Amino acid sequence: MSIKIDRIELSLLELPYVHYFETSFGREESKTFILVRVYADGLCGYGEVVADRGPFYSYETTSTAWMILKEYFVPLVLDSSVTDPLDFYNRVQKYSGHPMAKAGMELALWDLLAKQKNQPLWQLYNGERKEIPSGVSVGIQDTEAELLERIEAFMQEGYLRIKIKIKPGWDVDICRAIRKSFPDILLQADANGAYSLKDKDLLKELDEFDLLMLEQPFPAYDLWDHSRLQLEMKTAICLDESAVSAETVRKALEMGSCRIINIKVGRVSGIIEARKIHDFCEKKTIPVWCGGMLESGIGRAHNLHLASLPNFKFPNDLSASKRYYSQDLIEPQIDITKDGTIRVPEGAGIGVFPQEDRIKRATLQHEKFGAWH
Ligand code: OSB
Ligand code: MG
Repeated sequence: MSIKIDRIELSLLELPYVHYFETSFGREESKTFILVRVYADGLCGYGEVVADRGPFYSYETTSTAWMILKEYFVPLVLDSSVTDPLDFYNRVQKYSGHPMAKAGMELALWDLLAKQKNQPLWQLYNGERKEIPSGVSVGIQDTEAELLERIEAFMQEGYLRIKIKIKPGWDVDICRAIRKSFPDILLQADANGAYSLKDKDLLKELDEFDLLMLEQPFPAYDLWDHSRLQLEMKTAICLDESAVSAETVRKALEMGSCRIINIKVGRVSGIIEARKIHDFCEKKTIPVWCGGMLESGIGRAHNLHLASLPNFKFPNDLSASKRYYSQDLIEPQIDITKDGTIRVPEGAGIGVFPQEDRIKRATLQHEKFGAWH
């Protein structure tokens, strides 16, 4: 199947969160991200670049991603008639880094390809699950009481597991307080790299709380120290920021740096690399689950299709639209079922409908490339 893409549009969007989101690297009141639209045959493919305003979760930002897309990936797709996502993946290997920019373009190409084939993305990916177990990621709050209240409310809404964000000073005591109120819930903690091996004894205290996993205690580059910690901890370590490619995941598993992998399409440069990680982990009987970057419904729909693959074995950071935004960019809004799952959309491509009027209202900046008349 060949696609001739004649037009591309990049838009920088800002959407306010319904509630601030705070991690070990800071608090945000809104999400800024780049929407990539690729056009061919009267169809439009949508991709989301998950890079944030500032270089905290990763070095990429909305500005670096915009620049890299405009200078390199947009011309690549328009001028050298890149035909499909695999072709794009192969051709962008020569560019170092900038995985979120790569992923945003690759996702748009996948959506377009699936729309041309009139199939939902999960079918192109050989997905199997029709419903995706839904968890919720709860940021650091001003007080412990507020955190407990939020957890209570999310459990009422039916989420299957709670993930909390931890940082030095907001960790062991917080987990103890949660366990006192909620002894049996599925609970995990995410440090976003806020600790070092010097904190080993403190981190080992987390073992008493029966956490499903401890996500990314150390910085991204530090596979080795994760392996030292995992040797001494009962709790499974899950890598997020460190797990940047299938090759890196292989090394992490050989070293014993973790027992679980979080897959985020933006962090790993796209769906093709994400599926390589998924397949490799499946072979090694290492479970994976789908992380999130507080995406709009467009990015979250993409994630739902990916999470339909069989080795996604834990509840995912894929929550209802209203957990993030008062009005999502898509229709229908994403919601959770009474079983705490989200149904994978059945329509062609991402299978949800981006609302152009809402996109326009949220747009801070946009630029068109190719044959617009
Ligand atoms: O580490 O998983 C993370 C959001 C922004 C940056 C990093 C992370 C997160 C989340 C959000 O935990 C999960 C979601 O999208 O629901
Ligand atoms: Mg994480």
